[in-house]
Amino acid sequence: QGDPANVHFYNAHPSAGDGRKELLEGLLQAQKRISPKWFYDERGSQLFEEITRLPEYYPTRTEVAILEEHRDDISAHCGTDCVLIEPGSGSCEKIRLLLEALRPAAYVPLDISAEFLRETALQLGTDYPWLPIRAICADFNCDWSFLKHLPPGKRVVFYPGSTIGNLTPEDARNFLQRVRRVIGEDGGIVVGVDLHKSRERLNSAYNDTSGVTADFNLNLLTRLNRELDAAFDRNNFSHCAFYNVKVQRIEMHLVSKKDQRVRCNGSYIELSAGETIHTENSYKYTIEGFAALAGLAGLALRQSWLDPDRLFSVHYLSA
Ligand code: AVJ
Repeated sequence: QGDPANVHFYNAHPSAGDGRKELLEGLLQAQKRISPKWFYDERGSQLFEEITRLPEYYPTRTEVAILEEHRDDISAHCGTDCVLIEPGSGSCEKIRLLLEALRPAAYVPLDISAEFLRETALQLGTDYPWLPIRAICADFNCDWSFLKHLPPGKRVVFYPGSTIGNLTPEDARNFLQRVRRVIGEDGGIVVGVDLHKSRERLNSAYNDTSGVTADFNLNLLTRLNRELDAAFDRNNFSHCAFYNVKVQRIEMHLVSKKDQRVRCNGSYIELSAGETIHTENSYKYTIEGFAALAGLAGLALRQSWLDPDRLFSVHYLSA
């Protein structure tokens, strides 16, 4: 049968941008770095799904339990008939936890990967025939033309997974300021935030004993080889993840095991033994710290939901 009638697609023509330029710029810094968005090629996305099932990696299962436990209260804050916008919707899995309780007027998944967006939106539209879906291929962090496709109604942004932790506090504030402008005076945002906790617990969550996180991190080198016609050998690098208590963030790095020159984009990248490529930050917040950050963006915490061990938090914020 054809596409379900309740699903419509729009392409806001996100500036795919020149990945090469961005990747090379990062590798030419004094502290070499790569944006964590590059983790998620096909293999990287599979490895991340595996990470979410690891015993040491508590965030995903903890957030799912919070969303399931408090779905009615969360829905009450969002209000009936809201227009639910999810930037970086990915697999659209978590929204399924809320849909029956929330019964939104429309669901607006945003993703920069058109094919992934199409696949997940069609599946969701088939499973929820009553739900109008406006799937928009857009990059929320810069492209706003999607606004003209939004149906009327109270706007609520859904941003789970502590993905906000990948942003520096400054970028997180800028993101929340953009959200504030999109949702207006009467709208809201439901956001997942991983909480500051013991260094041991956090180090364990990013250094699992089965080595899946190490594979996830090292897989970036395979992606670099493809994107930059490079010859990074993963045997010459090791995974490193540690909680930087001073700035309350997990840092992930790839450590060069030796002095090496790597062919890359028609030239060479040099790394000395022990030098690292910084591949991810995952910031951890206290409730007060996150409230203060949101306050700078003109948003107030209206309600917070935590698990019994206070590992993770979900918040509803509004202007
Ligand atoms: C998907 C960005 C929330 O920061 O915990 C998991 C990604 N990195 N293990 C996180 C990740 C290493 C995850 N986020």
